[in-house]
Amino acid sequence: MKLNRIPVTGWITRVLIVSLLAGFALAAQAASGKKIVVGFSQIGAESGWRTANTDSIKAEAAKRGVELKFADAQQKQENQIKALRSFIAQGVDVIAFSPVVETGWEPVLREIKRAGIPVILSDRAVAVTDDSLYVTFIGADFIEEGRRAGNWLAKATSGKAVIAELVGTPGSAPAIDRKKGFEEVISKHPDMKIVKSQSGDFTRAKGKEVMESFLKSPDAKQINALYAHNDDMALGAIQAMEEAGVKPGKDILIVSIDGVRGAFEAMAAGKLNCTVECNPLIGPQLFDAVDAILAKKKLPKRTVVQEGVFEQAQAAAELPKRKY
Ligand code: GYE
Repeated sequence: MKLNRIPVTGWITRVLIVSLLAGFALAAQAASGKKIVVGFSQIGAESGWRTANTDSIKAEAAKRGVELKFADAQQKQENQIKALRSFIAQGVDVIAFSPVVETGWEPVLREIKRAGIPVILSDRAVAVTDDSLYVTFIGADFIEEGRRAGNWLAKATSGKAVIAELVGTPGSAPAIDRKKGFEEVISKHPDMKIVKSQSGDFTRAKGKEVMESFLKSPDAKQINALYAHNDDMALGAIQAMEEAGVKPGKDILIVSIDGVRGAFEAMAAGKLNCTVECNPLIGPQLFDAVDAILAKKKLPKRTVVQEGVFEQAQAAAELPKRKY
């Protein structure tokens, strides 16, 4: 019988195609099992809030098996820009960062866009004219936090206060917005005025140093309220007041923002009067956004974190429940 060569070649071709397809399937499976790589540029470790934020992000990445390339910028924008460029070079899947200041990001964001890497803004916003430079911004409403601090103080002082203000990092979204929200409220009260205002860079040491200089000024005696843009600066200022023989929480009423454990302890001790919560535990929302982006789902441009306001009377009961 004559051998039919065509069907034999046909079989070989079929076997080849089938094994090729299997190969592709395996490759695809390997690809889907591949670790997601996220580059995260953190501002630094300037406050209790920041440490809690870093812990939340690292813990969530570990929990989900995401490979996190974490870079600490030590509060310098140039270090953040370097980190972002290195994430491009490493070809990470998603870049997330918490921008130390609002401006100066467009060039590097354009480089990231050209490389086709999606960007998530975590905690702080940027000022850009082209909002296609990032996918989504997850963070608190800092203007509202400033309003809450202002409203609390207006109520506590019946609209009469001579205020010293400890401002956050100059040019940062929380410093700009917390000032704006607070001033919006006190502008409605003719007997509330800010007589001193200086940056304490969101740190305890700087907060203490600036408060010391406020207390040394000739008009220091009239100050009866302190508004600190974060708890750490308020805690530093409390130390400065105690060293100067001024009773924090009594001679000078103090309202600050964040709601870190140290603030609750100071409230329980009667030294701080109010803290407006700013939630740093962004990790779960951040990695939900990473997953959504990689699954090509549409995300809102802005996700606001939910927060409360706490006074001295609530401090003791609230303390054991605090997660940061
Ligand atoms: O309030 C402060 C930190 O960006 C909301 O940064 C954050 C702020 C926070 O250093 O403590």
